[in-house]
Amino acid sequence: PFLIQMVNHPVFLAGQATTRLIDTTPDLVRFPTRQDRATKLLSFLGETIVNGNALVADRPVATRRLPAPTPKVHRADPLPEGTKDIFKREGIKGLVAWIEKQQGLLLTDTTMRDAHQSLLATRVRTFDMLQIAPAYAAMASSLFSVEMWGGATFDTSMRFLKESPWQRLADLSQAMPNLLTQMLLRASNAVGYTNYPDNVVRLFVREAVQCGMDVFRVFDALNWQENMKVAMEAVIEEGGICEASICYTGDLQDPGRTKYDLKYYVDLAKQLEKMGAHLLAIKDMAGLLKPASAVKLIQALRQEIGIPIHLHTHDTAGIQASTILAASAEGLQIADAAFAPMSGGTSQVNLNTLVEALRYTDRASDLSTDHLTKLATYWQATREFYTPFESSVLPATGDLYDHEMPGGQYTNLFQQARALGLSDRWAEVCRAYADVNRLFGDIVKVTPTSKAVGDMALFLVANEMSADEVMTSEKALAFPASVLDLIGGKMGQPPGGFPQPVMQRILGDTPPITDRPGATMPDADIEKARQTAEQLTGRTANDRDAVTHLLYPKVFEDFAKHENQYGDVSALATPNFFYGQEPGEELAVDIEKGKRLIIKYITTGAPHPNGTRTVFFELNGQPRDVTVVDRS
Ligand code: 3PY
Ligand code: ZN
Repeated sequence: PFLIQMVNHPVFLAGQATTRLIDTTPDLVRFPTRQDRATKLLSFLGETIVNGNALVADRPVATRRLPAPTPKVHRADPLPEGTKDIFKREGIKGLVAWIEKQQGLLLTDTTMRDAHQSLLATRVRTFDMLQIAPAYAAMASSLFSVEMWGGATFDTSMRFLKESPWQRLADLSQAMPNLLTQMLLRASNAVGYTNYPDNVVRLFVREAVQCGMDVFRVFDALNWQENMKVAMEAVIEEGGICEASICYTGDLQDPGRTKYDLKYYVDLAKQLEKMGAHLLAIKDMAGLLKPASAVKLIQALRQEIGIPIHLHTHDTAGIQASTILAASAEGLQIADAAFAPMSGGTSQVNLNTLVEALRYTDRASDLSTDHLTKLATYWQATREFYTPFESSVLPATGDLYDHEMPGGQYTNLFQQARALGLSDRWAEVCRAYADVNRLFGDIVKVTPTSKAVGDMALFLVANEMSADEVMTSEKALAFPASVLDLIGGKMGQPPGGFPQPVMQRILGDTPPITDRPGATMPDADIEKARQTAEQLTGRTANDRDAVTHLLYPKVFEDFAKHENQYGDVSALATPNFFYGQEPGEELAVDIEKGKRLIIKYITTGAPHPNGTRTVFFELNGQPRDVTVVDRS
């Protein structure tokens, strides 16, 4: 309807329309009426009832339809003071001083980002986060922060869940006004898989701060601090909290592997501190940091740097709580953990039991057992909505310390291997992964470099080739695109560069980039991207749309199409989003504050000769129907 209004507009008919038409002709900015939005939602529900949601097709069915129980929160009560209040009142310096003063170990909850990225293919919807966010604000105000954005959540929210990552950030930040929000930023890769022009990275950070992001965990996938500068500077300039990461790999106690030793990490940390980092993250994405190594690392860092340290690890090995406890005993200030039902395995350590392990010690936190249990109960039930995305449990064996696969990749690569018919050869894939890492010169493996190593490992196993044979054979090989990007320098440089013969073999005559990719990439045309976004969405587009389009052009386009057709589907409860409605089922959908639709599904008619079916609803008590093509 909006597009039709625009085409019929007198200016448009007179042939004077430009893409700025909406800016200069304000009467065109008519937001879709409630009626349009209702019709679009009914179309989505009708489509899902008749044809199902492709996202869950051929997957196990969710074990729950009933809403997850949320703890009672008295919304009228004032919220307890949290870290965001301190940040707002006292600024970054004040916040850092406050962190330094804390006796207890501070904790970040990762349930809304890394935990579901690692356990449930990043499929947890905004709806389920928003249901529990007010309870976080009321009951978990002693958390240091809530990691709820960035990493893979940015593209998956649009690509699969058909919802806006920006709306998620704005809504959650508003629902937890006393708690710091936290995100994972892949430095020059932003929230994507390859380096972007500097102006795209800067614009992304600016928009994120304006949308409610507080703590930016910035990492480079090769630990190349040169490539972290732009992102770190942008965070600092925009007033965000800059938590710069050292990515941990290898084993700093292994005398046979000297590339990543204690000195390497301490030097890197010092450089990041010099570059203005407010906090230092130890990003142990594969869960390789052993307790004894953590003791050494924390002792050294506490001596050599003056900023608080935040430890992130994955519990793939099942023993990472001991690493956190060992680090805590050495004065670690902050650690990441996830609510019990979303913890363990490739996710983070169990927040609920970690808090209890520290109770009655000098590192005890102020978090309450009872409150944390209530929040865990919510996540227990909520996880049942996502049965379709559960992956088989894949406990780590000792070779974890050989292949060093990040938690987020471990189950994912297994699924990819299975799709290629290689599930019984998983141990071989793991071995190939380790061999590829050595072939590439022993690099840090985390998004996006981990993807390149994983793609290459699958490529080798599928082609019955060893890493050594890649170098000895003369056969022309079609290497995966991610491998060409990595070895071609598009993801940056590892310490000492890539081995020359490997570059020669993989790139052939194509010269690699050896300096910072952003240094030579031309700035992106933001205004042009904004105009394209405007055409794709059929509404006024802003810098947020422009940067989203620049990061993910195709994903943006498909999402815009979905929105044009079905409107904002994020307000539907998860069972209805995945499975539509049962006959007679009534739903209340809050399409915005104070605007509630009551949708009752009545029945679906027999197929018409043209292959469509009519789906009958009641909308706020009035009969309504939609026509859907039956694709079965
Ligand atoms: C990401 O980049 O998404 C990660 O979680 C890396 O650990
Ligand atoms: Zn992680």
